[in-house]
Amino acid sequence: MGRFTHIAAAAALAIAVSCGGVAAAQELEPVTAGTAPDSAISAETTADESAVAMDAAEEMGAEEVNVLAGMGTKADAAMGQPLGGMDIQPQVTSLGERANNFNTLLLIIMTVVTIFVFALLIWAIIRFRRKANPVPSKTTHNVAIEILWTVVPVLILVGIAVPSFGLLNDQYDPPEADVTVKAIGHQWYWEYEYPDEGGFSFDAIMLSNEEAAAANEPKLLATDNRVVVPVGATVKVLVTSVDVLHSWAIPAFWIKMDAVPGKINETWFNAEKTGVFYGQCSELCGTKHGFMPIAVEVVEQAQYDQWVAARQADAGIDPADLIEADAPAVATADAADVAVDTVAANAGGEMSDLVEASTASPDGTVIEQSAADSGVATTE
Ligand SMILES: [Cu+2]
Repeated sequence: MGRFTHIAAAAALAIAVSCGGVAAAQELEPVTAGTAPDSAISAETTADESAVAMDAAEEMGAEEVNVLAGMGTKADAAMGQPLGGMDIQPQVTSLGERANNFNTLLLIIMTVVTIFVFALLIWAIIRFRRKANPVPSKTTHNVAIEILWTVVPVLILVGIAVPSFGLLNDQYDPPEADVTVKAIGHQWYWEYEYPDEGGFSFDAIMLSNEEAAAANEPKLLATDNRVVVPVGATVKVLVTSVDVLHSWAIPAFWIKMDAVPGKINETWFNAEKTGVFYGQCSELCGTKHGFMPIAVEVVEQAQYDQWVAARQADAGIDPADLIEADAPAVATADAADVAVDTVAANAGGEMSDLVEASTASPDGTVIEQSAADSGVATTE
């Protein structure tokens, strides 16, 4: 009896340690901002933008909606932002839902194992104290228990690994994208580009506390321009940076992707609900790391189309030109050159000069890839 319990206690400890390590790796934590924001950085909207936005708002007949900034969806305190408790935010993507459930399952497994180990430990301490055992056991081996303490942890880990790998696989194997958004990290704000919609781009600067309060939006999370995407669409997010490491994270979508200078990382989401969903830069990137939030507005397709039209008009992009540019390239050297030029023109901005090299394969497929890391390529 004595040797069994010694060995069982050791086995339980081994299980607890291995399960704890795996579970800890699955956590997804939002970043919290530290100090008060600098209101000076919020006054970036240009006079031009405001003028066009007012025109658009008048056309819509809506009350002061700045179409360029977003479609005026109201922030919902119960969704898409921190709830103030210890719970993970409600998930609005099916992958997020799965990941959240998996997280809960791991917590249950960890709790059971931990309680089991502590109970064994306390029992062993009392049962095998020196006073009660003047002649100690000299046990060194027990084949049955050694097999057991090997097989049981393996079974637990396999049981965790199977759903874990399935989830990872689905996260990294996106369906074909309906919308592509490029998120570019700057110290300390995000810039966005819509390469498939003519390549218009804009900066998203955090609202000051006063502006956020006036707009009835959460402080430290609201931005002057929102990333607008259609509901139920697969949105591909290309994430990169022009200066230091940043990270583009939206807790409600269960996504977090590092923004690495000279490299384009890819993530995706398919939001099943309309609303405004907030996130923050999640890689310590400098003094205003806590003040470069992300606001994603998920709207109906018709509203998205309207927003894109306003953005294109503002950027002087004629949608008719885009249809021509989107026509499949013919397999000639000339056509490939045209495709390269189109991509280069669409990419715009200093980013293309810094990190992007575009090439076209002989069949006319345009391949965008970062010059610094030829291992990661995005094929369109
Ligand atoms: Cu950052």
